[in-house]
Amino acid sequence: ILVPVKVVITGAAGQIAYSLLFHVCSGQIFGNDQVRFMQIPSMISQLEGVRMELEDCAFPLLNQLSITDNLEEAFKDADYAFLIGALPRKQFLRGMERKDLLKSNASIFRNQGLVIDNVAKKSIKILVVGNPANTNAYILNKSTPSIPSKNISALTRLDQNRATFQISKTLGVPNVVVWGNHSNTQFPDPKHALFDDGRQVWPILKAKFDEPNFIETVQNRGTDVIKARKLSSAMSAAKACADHMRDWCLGTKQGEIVSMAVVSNGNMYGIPKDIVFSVPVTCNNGEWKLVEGIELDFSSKKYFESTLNELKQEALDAEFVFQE
Ligand code: NAX
Repeated sequence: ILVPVKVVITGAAGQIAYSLLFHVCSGQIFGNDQVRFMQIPSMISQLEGVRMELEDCAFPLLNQLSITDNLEEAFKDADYAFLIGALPRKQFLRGMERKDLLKSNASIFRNQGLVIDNVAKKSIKILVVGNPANTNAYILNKSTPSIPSKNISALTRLDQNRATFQISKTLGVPNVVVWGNHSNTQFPDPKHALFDDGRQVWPILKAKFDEPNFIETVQNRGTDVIKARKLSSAMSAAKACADHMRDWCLGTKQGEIVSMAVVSNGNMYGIPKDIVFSVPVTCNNGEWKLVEGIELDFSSKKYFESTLNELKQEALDAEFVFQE
């Protein structure tokens, strides 16, 4: 028996969504027994073109497709949401401060949160992608008191996949953790990366990269893509969204650790309650579980503190939306 699920994608006319739609509609994220809808609160006429393309893909699992700019209609009874719609980074690069970007996006996520809280299923799983992703998820969590905080996450899987590539191009595929913010302070942690058989990556990797060099390569990868492509990452971002949601819904493999930015319960590696921070997790039965007990040395702690401090500041900057 097919069980239909309702999937909402905001910013559906944008470049990440264009690639993500294929992953969603082909059935590889939610399993083979499910069906989907999607929406976008703007760019309706362009989306009609995307609708025609999706129809022409003849995906057997795509049951119904709806396009709307009405938040209530979009989120009513939603099971899953990819919140991608936001101001893109290319506008950010044209002289905008991260703080300004945060302010312009805060209201979007506040408004979406209030509607989600009213009309979506309480079991909805939400992935925030639009930047500043962690703090948008922080605002969303504070705006959705009836949705469990565990159901709200932000995307750092692209950063993990970038770190994985830097290692796997010469050494083999590792499990590598990204801590903190999806920003230039993110901390892709080479010292705790492990191969599937449990071997540590760092003793071999350090011949090729010192710690700062590895971390900066991953931190700057998004900017390098923009410089070369003249557009921000889209295909790799969509693949990361699909990886994140698939692992969350269908489970991680035996021994696999992935990075998700999740809402701290105040008892996670010293991260204050409600801060949305990327941590190592495993997933099973639709739930993520923190990987505990990783010990950071002196230099790693400095990277960890730096990204945590940035997120604490962003949370303070974001509080204005709750005072309106
Ligand atoms: P695009 O500009 O191609 O698409 C964004 C779409 O969102 C546009 O169609 C726009 O009309 C729509 N939109 C704007 N405000 C909206 C609103 N209030 N409700 C619904 N839709 C709205 O950007 P794209 O390259 O797809 O990137 C989307 C977001 O992802 C950006 O904020 C970008 O910075 C962020 N990213 C986050 C990543 C992460 O790892 N967390 C990586 C990739 C990407 O940079």
